This record gives sequence, C-alpha cells and structure tokens, in this order.
Amino acid sequence: MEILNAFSDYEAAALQAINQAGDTDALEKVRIEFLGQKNGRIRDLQKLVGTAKPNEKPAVGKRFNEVRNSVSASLEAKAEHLKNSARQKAVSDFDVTLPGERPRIGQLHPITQVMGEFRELMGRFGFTVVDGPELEDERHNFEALNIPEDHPARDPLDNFYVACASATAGGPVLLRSQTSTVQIRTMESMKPPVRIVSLGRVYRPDTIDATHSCMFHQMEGLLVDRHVTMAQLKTVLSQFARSFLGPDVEIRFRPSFFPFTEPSVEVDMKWGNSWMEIGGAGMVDPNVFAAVGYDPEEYTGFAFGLGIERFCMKHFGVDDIRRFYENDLRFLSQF
Ligand code: FA5
Repeated sequence: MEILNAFSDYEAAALQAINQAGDTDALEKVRIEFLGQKNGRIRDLQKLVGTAKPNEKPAVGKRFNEVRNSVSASLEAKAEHLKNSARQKAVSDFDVTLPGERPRIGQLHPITQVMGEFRELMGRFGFTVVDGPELEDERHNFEALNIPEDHPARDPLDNFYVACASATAGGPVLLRSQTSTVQIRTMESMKPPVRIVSLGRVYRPDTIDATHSCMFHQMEGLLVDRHVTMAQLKTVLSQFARSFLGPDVEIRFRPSFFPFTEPSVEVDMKWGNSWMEIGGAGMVDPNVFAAVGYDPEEYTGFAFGLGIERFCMKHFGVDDIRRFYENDLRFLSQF
C-alpha cells in the first residue's frame, strides 16, 4: 500500500537524521523537521491517514501511531545519549595531575598576636581580662582618674573629642586617650579584691614618628586588695617583661607623676645603647578609690599601663612603629 510505504520512508529518514545528529542543537532541528506541530513532516503523514480507504483506515491509523511513537522514542534516547557523553567529556577533560591552586591563608596581625600572648601571660599571673569602650566620657577618661578640669591632659587639642548625639545629651565624648578608663569602669562594677588587665586601642593626636602613632594599643593592669605594695608592682612588671621578652631584658623604674597614682613610676626597657619608655605605673591614688566608692583606708592597689607596640617592636626587632599600620603584606606576612 502506497500510504504505508510513505510511512516507512518517513520513519527511515527520521531515524537516519536522528542517528547523524552530533549535538543537541542538531537534534532539535531534526525534531522540528519530523515531528514539528506546525510544518513538520508528520503533518503530511496525518493528511495521508485522511486519504485512506475506509477498510484500510484501521491498519493505516495503527501504523501511523507506531511510526510517530518510534521516531519520538528514538529522539528521546538520542537526547539522553548526547547529555551523558557531554558529561563524560567534561570529566575526561579534567586533568587530575595538574597542580592545585593553593588557597591564600591569612594570619593574625603581629599586634593581635602579641595581645594574645599578653592575655595568656597575665592570666598565669592571676589577672582576669576585661574590656572597655573606646568611646568614653570625661568622667572615665579624666575626672574619676583625678585629672582636674584645668589639667593640660584635658586640652581639646590633645584629645580626639567626638561630635555625636550622646555628646550633647550626656556631656562631651572622646576617643579614650588611655586604657586607665577601664580601671574606673571595673571598680564601679565590682568590689575588691580586683585583679584585671584590659587590652585595647587608645587615641592621641601625637606627632607620628618611629615610636609614636596617633592610634596605638595599651595593656592596663589593676590590682586592688589589702596590703598591696610597690614591691609587688615591680615584681609583676619585671616578671612579665622577662617572660615576654626573655630573661636578659633590662627594665628600669624612674620616679614620675600621674594624677591617678601616688607614688608613680615610668618603666623603661633597654633599647640598644639607650632606653625606651614602655609604660607608666604606680600605687592607686586614694582620690581614685574615693571616686569609685572604695574605702582608701582599707584598700591599696597598684596600676600600670604599657604600650603594646613598643613591646611588639622589641620582640620582633621592628624599629619603626609605622610599619605595623601600613598594611604591607610583604611586611605582615613575616610574622
Ligand atoms: C599612660 O597612658 C597612663 N595611663 C599609664 C598608667 C596606667 C600610669 C596606670 C599609671 C597607672 P603614658 O601616656 O606614659 O601613660 O603612656 C603609656 C605608654 O604608652 C608609654 O610608655 C608608651 O609605651 C605608650 N605610648 C604613649 N604614647 C604613644 C604613642 N603615641 N604611640 C605609641 N605608644 C605610645
């Protein structure tokens, strides 16, 4: 029968085209050509079904369905095959012998490393670590520390005062110029005995040079109890410096003045042929105890504030503080 021959021709042509399609685009073209609903060759076959004689209709209809199903099944099988071989090709293109890309691993900034060691060392001396805010009011940065209004340390030109909403509401606000603020905050919130250290940033509009920055770090220490002595202060500071910098480090104490300690000392370490100041210290002034509600008759204490960068410079042999803040990875990656 002529109609059935046309069906077979269509089927053979379709299967051959499917077989030859090398990628999914080519296969899609084949699908449109043979099965497309608008102009596909399947439409011609449909028309042929309409021309069949009534007695031949059942056989023609059956064969039409067979042909259409077989072409569409072949298309699907080929699509699946193309998908799999694309995946396999991607896998076989992957060369497992190529060297990998090493991820770039960062490291802690030298100052951060040193602060971690300081916390650890002072922990072994029995000091607990506490934190305080960098934005402070005048009570904690000056008044409770026995620094009167007319003291030169309160000169607006020597401090970073900040214009903000809380400044107008609760008095002037500044970036703290020393971590001694945390002494006050700690004593306000707990009863003696106190044995704390606090490490963090402080800010001063100092002229920048090899040993001065306008933002730097301090470690504050405070010990309050009955019968605390200056000898204990000197022992703690000497032991601390030796533990961190090595047993040979030379430390000296010079008489000095701070409004919040009496007597007061400045601490220097040997730096080549000269000395470098590393901190201030002393016995807590009774006026400070009075400001936080401690009984100066009952309690004594010592306090110290050390410049962390200076220790860091000595420890790593860096002769200019500015290197720490230049964010030069060639420098920073050495630690
Ligand atoms: C103080 O800040 C006192 N609060 C220390 C103190 C605490 C005394 C408790 C008594 C009791 P001073 O201004 O000297 O003191 O600073 C302490 C240390 O910080 C200095 O010895 C120095 O090591 C470091 N330092 C000071 N200014 C700078 C700066 N601009 N850059 C880097 N380090 C600095």
